[in-house]
Amino acid sequence: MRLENPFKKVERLKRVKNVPGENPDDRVPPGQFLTDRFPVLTYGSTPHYQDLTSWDLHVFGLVAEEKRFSWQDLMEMATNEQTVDIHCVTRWSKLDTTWTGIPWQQFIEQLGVHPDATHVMVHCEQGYTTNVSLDVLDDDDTMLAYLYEGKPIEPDHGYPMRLLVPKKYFWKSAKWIRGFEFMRGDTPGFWERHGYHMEGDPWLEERFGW
Ligand SMILES: Nc1nc2c(c(=O)[nH]1)N[C@H]1C(S)=C(S)[C@@H](COP(=O)(O)O)O[C@H]1N2
Ligand SMILES: [Mo]
Repeated sequence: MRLENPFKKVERLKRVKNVPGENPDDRVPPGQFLTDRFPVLTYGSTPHYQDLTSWDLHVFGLVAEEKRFSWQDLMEMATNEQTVDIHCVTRWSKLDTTWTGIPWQQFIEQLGVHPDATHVMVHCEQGYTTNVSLDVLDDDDTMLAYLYEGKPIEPDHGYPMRLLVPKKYFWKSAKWIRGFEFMRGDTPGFWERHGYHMEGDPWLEERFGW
């Protein structure tokens, strides 16, 4: 299967949230330290894909119509690029990471999300899940990312596609996404069942749920 060159469609909407200012310390949430590295945090092993012909993204639950988007379908959608800071609950933060992908707000426009839906369960390859509210996702920095620093995301970091929710701890930015389940009410995902916070706001240090 031939994939279109994604660079073509990139709208140059590059910008930096948490505006740098003079002092990078102001961009680092409490209890975090800065790293220039990009650590890999995965529960389990990294999935590897030979090609994406049988890959799809399943949208189900409280939507007008259950749908499976092929890789090609997604490559035809609008994209943007953004530069954001990321914060892992294990205390590393990394500034100015640049991602390209499909803006969440544009992605869900076509889904006919039922008005009763309040949360999404994100489903990944190998069973990882995480819960995020629609209010949190409904922001211009949330995206279905497939390029990191202009290149396909490395397998360890989520190839072919990951969710990016930069304003929450990074466990909510699910790697190797395969489905979005629209739900009425909140229910814990993988780490949330194992003690992580349901919300995970790094500025409020919402690390653990107890
Ligand atoms: N599918 C999946 N997504 C995942 C994880 C995982 O184990 N599986 N780990 C999460 C956690 S705890 C973190 S901190 C980030 C790490 O992303 P990175 O490995 O690209 O740094 O991915 C999140 N997304
Ligand atoms: Mo994490």
